[in-house]
Amino acid sequence: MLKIAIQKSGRLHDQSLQLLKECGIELNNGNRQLKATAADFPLEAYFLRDDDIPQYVFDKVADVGIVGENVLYETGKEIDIVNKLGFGRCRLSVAVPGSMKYEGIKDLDGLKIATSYSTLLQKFLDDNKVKAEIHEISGSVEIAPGIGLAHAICDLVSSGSTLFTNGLKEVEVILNSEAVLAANKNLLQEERKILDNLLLRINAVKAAKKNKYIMMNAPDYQLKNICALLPGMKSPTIVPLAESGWSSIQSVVNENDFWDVIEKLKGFEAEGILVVPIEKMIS
Ligand code: PRT
Ligand code: ZN
Repeated sequence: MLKIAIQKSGRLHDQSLQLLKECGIELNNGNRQLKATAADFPLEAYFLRDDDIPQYVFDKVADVGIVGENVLYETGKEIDIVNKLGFGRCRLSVAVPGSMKYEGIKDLDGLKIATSYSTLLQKFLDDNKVKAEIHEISGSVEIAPGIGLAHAICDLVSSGSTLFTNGLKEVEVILNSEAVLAANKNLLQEERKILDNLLLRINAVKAAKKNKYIMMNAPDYQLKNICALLPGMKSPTIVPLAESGWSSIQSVVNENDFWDVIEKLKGFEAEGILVVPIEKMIS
């Protein structure tokens, strides 16, 4: 059995459960219990506050946990990041009032900065040889300058709208963060095996999201050009069509190159291009 810590409620809760579901692991947390066991995988979930997850994994109350890098680094717990999960993306930034003249990091010297991330902020200030006073608060950091509690803040930002509505501007990014799967350093062999199996599934789900399956018809004299464009998982599949001189080509394309590839395929006379999502992709 592998014990996993998941945020009880909040921004990472739904996506953590969704990821496990896509891995074929259903956790029934219908009544918001503290604990749930998967029916079809040796996994037991504990639902906790995100701030507590690194400690629980460090103490091996849970073997692994899903948590933001921001929380993990702030707590400084020695646990291993085993997979970056690609959701819960945000950045930890310093922001100052929009009206303040800001030319560089030295402008933070002598200021009072409100934050819930005092460890990460202190390290950032030390690394940059800036002397500022840190005022630790646990919530609603963005209102601190408006009520005269601090000159600046250091908080998580995703869309930037909270800063905007509070008349603040982002001036320094301390950390880029996303949700990660982190593990205790001393897993037993059996736990390690279950984790490896879980990681295989997570990577298959992530790879599938990043790629599309593509099918098209093209004249045979263009096959060489088209194959050079479409590496596929090994190489493209080519099947002759009933009409001589034509083939059907099937391959996998990375989402980032997708539109670029389509444009070039059109240039190589590809027709009837079909693009379908991939559910799982195991290399
Ligand atoms: O109850 P519990 O302690 O478990 O939850 P929490 O309230 O401490 O955390 P929660 O659920 O708000 O966030 C969990 C994790 O989501 C964080 O630790 C980050 O890893 C990640 N995350 C991603 C964010 C954001 N984006 C985010 N935008 N966490 C918080 N915010 C807040 C930010 O603090 C600010 O108040 O959203 C506001 C800014 O958002 P924008 O879009 O206006 O820029
Ligand atoms: Zn929290």
